[in-house]
Amino acid sequence: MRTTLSLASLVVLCAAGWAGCGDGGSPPVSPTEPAMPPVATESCAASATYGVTFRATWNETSHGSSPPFPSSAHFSRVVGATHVDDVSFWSSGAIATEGIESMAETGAVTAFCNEVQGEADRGRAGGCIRGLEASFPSPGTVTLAFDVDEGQPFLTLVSMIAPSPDWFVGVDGIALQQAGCWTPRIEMDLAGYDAGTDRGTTFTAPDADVTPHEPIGPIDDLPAGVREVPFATLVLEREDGG
Ligand SMILES: [Ca+2]
Repeated sequence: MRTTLSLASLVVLCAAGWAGCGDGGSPPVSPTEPAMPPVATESCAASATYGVTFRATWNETSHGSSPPFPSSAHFSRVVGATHVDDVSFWSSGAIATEGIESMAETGAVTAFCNEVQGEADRGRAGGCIRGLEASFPSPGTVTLAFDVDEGQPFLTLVSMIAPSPDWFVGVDGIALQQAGCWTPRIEMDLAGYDAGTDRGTTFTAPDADVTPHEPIGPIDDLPAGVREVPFATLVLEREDGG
C-alpha cells in the first residue's frame, strides 16, 4: 500500500513542530515546485519575516494634563531582538539592565544592542533589531521589518517615551509561533513602563538617578485613571506570504 500524507496530517505534523514542515513529505514533485500548498508550507517554515508597524498614539489629550504633555513629544529608535524563551531583556518587576536604563533615559541603543549581541554569541538571540528612525514624533507611525528563525521565536521590542525621566514602552518576549507555526498577525497596545532608574515625575523633569534601582513597573507618576492608557499600538504582520 502506497503511503502518502494528506494535507491535514501535514498540518498536524507542522503543529507538532515536525522538522519536515516546509519541504518534502508529499507525493513526488519536481525540485522547482513547492511541495505543498502555500498555507501549509509557509506558516510552518523554519523562518519568517515580519513587518512591524509602530503607531504612536500618545498625544496632548491621551494621558491628561498632569504632568503636562511636553512639546516635541516623540519616541526613540525602536530596538529589539528575537530570542529563545528563557532569555529576558526586560520584564515588569525586574531591575533594568544597563541597556534598558540607557534606552529608557536617553533613547540610546548601543548598550541594549550589546546585551542582545551577548545572547546572540551564545546562540540565544538573533541580531539587534534596529528601526531606521533615531526618533519620531508622537502621534506618528514608523515601520520596520525583521527576520526570525524557529530556534529563537520570541520577540522583545522597546522604545523610549520622550521626553521622560525613564519611561518606555515595549513587549517582553512575545511568542511569534503557536504550535510550531508562525502567527500571521499580532496587534498589541503598549502601555507605559517606568524603568526604575530615575525619580523624575514629569515628562521634562531633570535627571535624578535612583540608587539602588527600583523594579520596572507602571508609571506611578501618571494619574491612576490614565496610567493604563496605551502610548502606542504595535502591529506585527508576516511579510513573506504567511
Ligand atoms: Ca522613574
